[in-house]
Amino acid sequence: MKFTRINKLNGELCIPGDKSVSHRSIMLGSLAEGITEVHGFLNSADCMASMNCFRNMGIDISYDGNIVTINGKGLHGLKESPVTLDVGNSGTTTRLMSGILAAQDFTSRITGDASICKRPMKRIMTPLSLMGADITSELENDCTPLIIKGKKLHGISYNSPVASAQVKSCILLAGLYAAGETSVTEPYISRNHTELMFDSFGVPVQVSGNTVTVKPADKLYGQKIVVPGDISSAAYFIVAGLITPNSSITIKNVGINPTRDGIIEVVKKMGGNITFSNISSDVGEPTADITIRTSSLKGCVIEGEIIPKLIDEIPIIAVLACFAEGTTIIKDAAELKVKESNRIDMMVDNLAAMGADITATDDGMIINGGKTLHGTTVDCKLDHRIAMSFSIAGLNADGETKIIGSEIINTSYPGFFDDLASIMN
Ligand code: SPQ
Repeated sequence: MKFTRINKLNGELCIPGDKSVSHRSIMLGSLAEGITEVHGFLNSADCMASMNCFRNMGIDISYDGNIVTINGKGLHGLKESPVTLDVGNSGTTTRLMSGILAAQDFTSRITGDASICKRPMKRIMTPLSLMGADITSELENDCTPLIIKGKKLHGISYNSPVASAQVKSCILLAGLYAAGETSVTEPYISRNHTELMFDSFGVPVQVSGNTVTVKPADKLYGQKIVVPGDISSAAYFIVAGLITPNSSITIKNVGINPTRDGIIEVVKKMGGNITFSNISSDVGEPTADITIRTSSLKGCVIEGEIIPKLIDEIPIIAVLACFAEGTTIIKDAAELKVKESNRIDMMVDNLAAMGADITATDDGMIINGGKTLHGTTVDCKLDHRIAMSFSIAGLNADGETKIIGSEIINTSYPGFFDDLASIMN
């Protein structure tokens, strides 16, 4: 894909469903008894990987392109997959599903693409092993392929060294099957979609400060789930609207769960013109329509407990910071190094190649905004967020920006380029 400078973005768009919520709907729907209907499911490669894994374990799941219908078989209804479970590019599928598989009465093998095979799995192997699980890395490098031999588990109280919803959710899912109570304490609160969805499926969850506790479940009840639009996908348009001259964009039905809304706080802190309408929490998670207009921005410091609330938005926030006056400092975000790519290096190296004044640090980056960007070639290395971030940068840079491997956007937002084109006229 190639991008050149534009001088206006205008219009309205509806962002596809939230990726995190979509994955969880497949998993809990499969473990529930009876029918779960999912409205607004994200039809992306990552979420389809979750769907196909559970189909391979004997769950009847139909999808008409609009509604996903899951015929749940209960907590003990999964069957051994006749094939290796292929998670593609999806860390969420790998880590959450491992928590479930650890407690089954069969053996599973999980693998995925070149990016997933480099991502650290020790973070789930350690707590699952403490619960009695038998989980090994086939190549003994703490990455996928993983071999999980189902075992009887027992509850633990786990102090997670990282604020990670995937680690937390993996342990809580295993906790559904474990003898006794299971609790996870995080350094900062990460996204809470698993806890919210447990609650709607009838599993009591206790939250106290940064600690979440579950007891073994008897039964999950099939549900109707309404998936909100994904704020992580909306983030590209939020930033595009702020930095592109003469722009006004309304993004409809965006999920604004307080454990995910860090980008909104940052945009406000930077002086961005962002307004909300149609705020709703009628069904499922809270949503709003968000309107963004071209703004004069100033740099800010982003650190501490806000980081898990915007971890996936940091690549596009780095682009935003290049268009702000003054310095933006991003700290406490070392987790970026173990995403689909090393997102600190990818953002710093490629934005520097575009002429930005940006420096990598051990746990983030420092950006002195206000330099004019010029086009370059970016190899996005199987990272959808890098592809989308540099598309927006390219629309606000001199010359041509070429993105190699841009089809990786299919993992989270297959319609991204079409949606972008729809507001360029
Ligand atoms: O699923 P995957 O590949 O890990 O996707 C990413 C993303 O950018 O879309 C991370 F690279 O999102 C994670 C997110 O970073 C999705 C997620 C979840 O659904 O629980 C939690 C976050 O990861 P973590 O490691 O902080 O728990």
